[in-house]
Amino acid sequence: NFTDNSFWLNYHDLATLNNFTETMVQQYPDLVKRTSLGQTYEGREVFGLTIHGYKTGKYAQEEIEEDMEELVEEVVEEARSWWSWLFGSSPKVPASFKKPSKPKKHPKAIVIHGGQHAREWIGPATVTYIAKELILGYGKSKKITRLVNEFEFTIIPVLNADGYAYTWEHNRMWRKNRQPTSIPFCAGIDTNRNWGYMWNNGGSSGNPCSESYHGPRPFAAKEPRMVADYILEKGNVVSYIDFHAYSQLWMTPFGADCSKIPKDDEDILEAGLGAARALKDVHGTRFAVGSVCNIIYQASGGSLDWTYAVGDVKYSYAVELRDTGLHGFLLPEEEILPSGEETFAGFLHLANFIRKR
Ligand code: ING
Ligand code: ZN
Repeated sequence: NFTDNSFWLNYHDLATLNNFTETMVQQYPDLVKRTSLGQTYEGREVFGLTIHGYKTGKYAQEEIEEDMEELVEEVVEEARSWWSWLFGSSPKVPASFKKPSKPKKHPKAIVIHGGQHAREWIGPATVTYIAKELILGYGKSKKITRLVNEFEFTIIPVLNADGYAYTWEHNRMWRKNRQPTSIPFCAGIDTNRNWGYMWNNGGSSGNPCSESYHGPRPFAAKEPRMVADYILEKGNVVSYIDFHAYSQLWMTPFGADCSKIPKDDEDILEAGLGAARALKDVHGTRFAVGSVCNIIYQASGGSLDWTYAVGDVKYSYAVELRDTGLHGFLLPEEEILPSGEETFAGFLHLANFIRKR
């Protein structure tokens, strides 16, 4: 039972987060599915929740009627113009004429995840909150219902499952994944330097002992590969957000090159600025908006560069959650719920922005 928000008063280990996704599927089988994107080096499953409804729940009838009205108008308009061309006067159309709407077979998809970096615990905590809000808001909030009917959301709480487990069991400040490198006592690739677009183009390291080791080749790490494959296979992903901590930034492509500007920059920035504003309206938390390279530092092989340039995901972002450095990665548990609430508001704004485009 996740209705009372008590789940977001603490951080949770991987088993508990996996239990959360499993429970959501059991409780809302028509709305929620759980998929495994693949296995990590150490053999852990990486789970994603997909959330999508089609015109079920409280607002279903209203939406079906709106759809029908649109459709009927189109058909009637067509018929009208033919009639007047044939007979030179306007026809009478029976008011009862209606055509049922068909389910959309391929809803546009939105993919988000936390936990690419192991120690950034607020990421998984925040994205599970977002999943919960979408699921419990369905059929209760008109805005959420619309979005869940329109989009298929995929929410992956913990991408770097091995690293996350390692932060719980061995070293709280671990960042990378846990696969071996060429140096026996230095494990782990920085998965967010290992994506296959402009890999090893600066802002990453070739030293396996470095925190930002880019790996021996692009996609040498399984975690970025499985998300990339998931996005390519779907082929209809319109937005991607990679949640990190910390610094309070809503970041756009690119990380690899500060002078490279996405061709959709205006739209991406407009949506990002709107998200940051909606986020701030909840608890007053300020997020700055700008490209990774310009607003934080140059970093190549990052996720959003690949999703934008290769994955064809127009609204690709990386978000640095709370705080600005007071607690850093050790963000107090009292901040989980506020982070979830404000980030959800930003996320809703973004999804709505895309819906209206
Ligand atoms: N920050 C991100 C990092 O990987 C980032 C910033 C995001 C770089 C997206 C490149 C692409 O360094 C943290 N805190 O991990
Ligand atoms: Zn990170």
